[in-house]
Amino acid sequence: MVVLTGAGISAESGLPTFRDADGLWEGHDPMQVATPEAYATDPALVHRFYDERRSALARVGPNAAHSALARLEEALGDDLLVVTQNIDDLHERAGSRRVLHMHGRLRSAWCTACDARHDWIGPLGHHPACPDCGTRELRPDVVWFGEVPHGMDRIEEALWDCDLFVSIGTSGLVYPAAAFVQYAVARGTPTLELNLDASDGTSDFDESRRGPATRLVPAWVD
Ligand code: BV8
Repeated sequence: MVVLTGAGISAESGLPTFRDADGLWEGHDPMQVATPEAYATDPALVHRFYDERRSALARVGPNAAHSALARLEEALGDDLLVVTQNIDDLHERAGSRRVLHMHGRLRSAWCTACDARHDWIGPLGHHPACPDCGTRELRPDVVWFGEVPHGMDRIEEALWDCDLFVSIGTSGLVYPAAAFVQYAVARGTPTLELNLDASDGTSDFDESRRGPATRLVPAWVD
């Protein structure tokens, strides 16, 4: 089983989604800030954008939807893969262990000089040195627009093999994640969407249920 999650699963934890905040995160347009060009032009602005989201993340916790997926993993083990577009760590803090962050992780820093990745809690904005090579080339370990998502081979393999594809809390606007349902449909795999509103891909799903994730996901899992 492959479960794809988006910002909507973390909304009830208190993290604003891209859509609900009228396309703004912490007052920034992600399309203008979550890009390599923005980082090259104004690294301090981009660091501030992620520092603010990292400190917001430290103030919230996982919700009943994250916990339900952790229970599902207890039951299914390796037969479940959670692919998340989210860069928060709420799935892991709810107990999920098999989580693939296709867009990276907010609490990880990536050294572009030595390619090392380090867990990071504090602000990166003050340009700390890389613990491995000492250079000041640490950037947020997130996949920006125009960059290649992580784990695509593993995701495609899981989509090829799965018996059920479930999408939770995503607007279906960002690719390649938004195309996963079409891939599953092409394989003849049953598809289910759990979302507050209709998404851009709703018509592709065999079944689409409307409501908040903290109600829909436990009801579906249990
Ligand atoms: C790539 C990390 C090549 C950073 C993010 C033209 C056409 C098609 C594609 C493109 C195009 N032009 C450019 C592209 C490609 C581009 C793209 O898709 N652009 C879009 C805008 C058109 N994609 C890329 O650049 C990707 N890379 O394509 O490389 C490639 C492709 C394949 C293989 C190899 C190489 C990289 C994209 C990654 C960008 N990084 N995040 C950061 O977080 O700062 S994207 C970011 O925005 C999120 O990660 C997430 O993916 C996206 C927001 O989407 P959602 O998670 O869905 O959140 P949203 O707010 O939109 O929706 C929330 C949903 O939840 C709503 O539906 C709402 O109803 C629901 N909801 C709300 N509350 C609740 C709820 N549901 C349940 N309960 C609730 N309580």
